[in-house]
Amino acid sequence: MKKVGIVMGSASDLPIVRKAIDTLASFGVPCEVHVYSAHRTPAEAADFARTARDMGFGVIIAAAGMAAHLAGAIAAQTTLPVIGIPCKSNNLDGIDALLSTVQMPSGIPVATVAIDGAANAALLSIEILALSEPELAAKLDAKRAADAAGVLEKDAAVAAEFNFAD
Ligand code: RP5
Repeated sequence: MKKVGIVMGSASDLPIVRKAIDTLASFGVPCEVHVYSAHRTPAEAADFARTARDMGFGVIIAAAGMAAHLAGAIAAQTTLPVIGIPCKSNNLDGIDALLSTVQMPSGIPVATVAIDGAANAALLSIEILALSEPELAAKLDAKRAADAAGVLEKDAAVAAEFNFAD
């Protein structure tokens, strides 16, 4: 199975990124995690992206906050799918990172998830790998079904508490 590469701009992003790592682990998807910054270590970030396909990666997740150029900088060096996680920071609540990540020029796509949306970044990467891994597709279907059952259980509890027949 192809690996998912996870790159974060700073170790301070790890509390957010951990949800992606945990989600991939729960599906048995191998991943490799790095701290490479588009600004502080641009050569390492570019090298990683340039060699990723040959190193067995199928998708790259890039998480960064503030002037979040990491996902775009990585996408510029590879035609693997790149998923950007805009990370929330103190001053602008993650809007800065969201806009920096999502507003890519035509020709260099980044699939951007919600601010701090690390679990969805992992799920999207699993959906991409599942195109050629039927057992991953089955696990995704099972998770959807379990999630739906959980919501319906809550619906039943709320209905029992508030919905009375006349
Ligand atoms: C970004 O700047 C990083 O991705 C991080 O979200 C933010 C702050 O980085 P540190 O100053 O905590 O290293 O590049």
